[in-house]
Amino acid sequence: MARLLVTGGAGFIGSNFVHHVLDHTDHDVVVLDKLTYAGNLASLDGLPADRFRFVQGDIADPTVVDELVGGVDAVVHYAAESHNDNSLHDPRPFLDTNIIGTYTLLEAVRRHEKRFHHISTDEVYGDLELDDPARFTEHTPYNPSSPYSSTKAGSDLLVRAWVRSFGVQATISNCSNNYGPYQHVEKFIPRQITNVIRGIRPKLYGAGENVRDWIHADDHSSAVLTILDRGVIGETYLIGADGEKNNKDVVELILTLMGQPADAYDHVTDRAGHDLRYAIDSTKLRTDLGWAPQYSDFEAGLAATIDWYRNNEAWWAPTKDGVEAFYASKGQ
Ligand code: NAD
Ligand code: TDX
Repeated sequence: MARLLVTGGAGFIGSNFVHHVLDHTDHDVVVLDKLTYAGNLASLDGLPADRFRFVQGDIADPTVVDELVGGVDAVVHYAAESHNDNSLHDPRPFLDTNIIGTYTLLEAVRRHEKRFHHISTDEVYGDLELDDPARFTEHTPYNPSSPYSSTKAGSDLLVRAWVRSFGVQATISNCSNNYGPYQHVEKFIPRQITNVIRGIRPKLYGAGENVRDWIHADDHSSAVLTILDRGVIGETYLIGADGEKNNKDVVELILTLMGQPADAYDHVTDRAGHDLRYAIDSTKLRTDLGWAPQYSDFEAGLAATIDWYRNNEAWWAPTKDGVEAFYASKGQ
């Protein structure tokens, strides 16, 4: 049994991880989350009070971070500003949280000699051509495109430096696009599902040919637990489930699964600097650590996610109008 500090545990992937840990292990969990617009305490409803505690605070605040890190065995670091479109509009919070926040955590785990796992993204590698058979590996050079991905790349490099220079016991994982319950409606899949529920036509950036490599958030959680258990200190592991799809196909599948004509969507202004294609080769994680994803059927996982949004309108409704007003102001 271990005590885990999970930063960003009220966000999409962090809350999925907290549920996964409490369901599948005997670890205790403390969540540190600032509750920005992206955090939602309702995502942590119903967790056992004897194994779970929530603290509202900023990962860039050294006082709160130092006290919490001192009381746990390991830190799993999910907290971030996570949305590319927001980073194009206002990059500053991305620097504060993703760079200074990660630095603050690294100094605390260094002082207290605690295990650290850093959650990152495949976007640090930039993008691939649509017709390129290659996928990202742990050896692909860093080449981030957006303010978001460049701050994630910066945070990864800080972790590597703290391992090498100070002997911090850290691992890093870079995962592809996640889907599942508790994802904010600003993101692609929940935006389109909730649009259809509200009678709004889905919005596809540009021609919709951009490819993302989808993985269910629960598979991301099992991979992170595997790395915490058996990962080699100082190593990076790519997490992916062979789920490449272009955005047009995903929108059409959402519409079909929701009983609408497959072409009932609009093309809108493309994202500036829009990465063409992400694709993960997760051979290292599968071969060295024996991990395998459980959600191999994207259509079934998507159908379950649609049901979740249909059944949990109270969770997303308060944020929907504001998100759509923001996108409308950008022609998206
Ligand atoms: P999210 O935006 O849904 O959640 C982020 C959480 O962090 C929120 O609860 C927010 O309140 C909290 N937070 C933000 N700033 C904070 C601060 N300064 N101090 C404390 N808490 C703060 O993000 P997500 O999609 O769940 O992503 C989680 C992590 O996974 C991020 O590090 C992201 O880069 C990474 N990641 C995401 C994806 C994806 O598909 N969403 C894929 C790969 C990697
Ligand atoms: O309305 C939309 N229409 C659309 O076509 C939105 C919101 C997005 N898109 C496109 C842009 C992308 O090609 O869909 C794709 C997915 O967009 P996002 O959900 O914004 O995700 P992405 O930019 O790919 O980044 C996600 O995966 C990697 C996460 O948000 C990041 O945190 C993670 O690092």
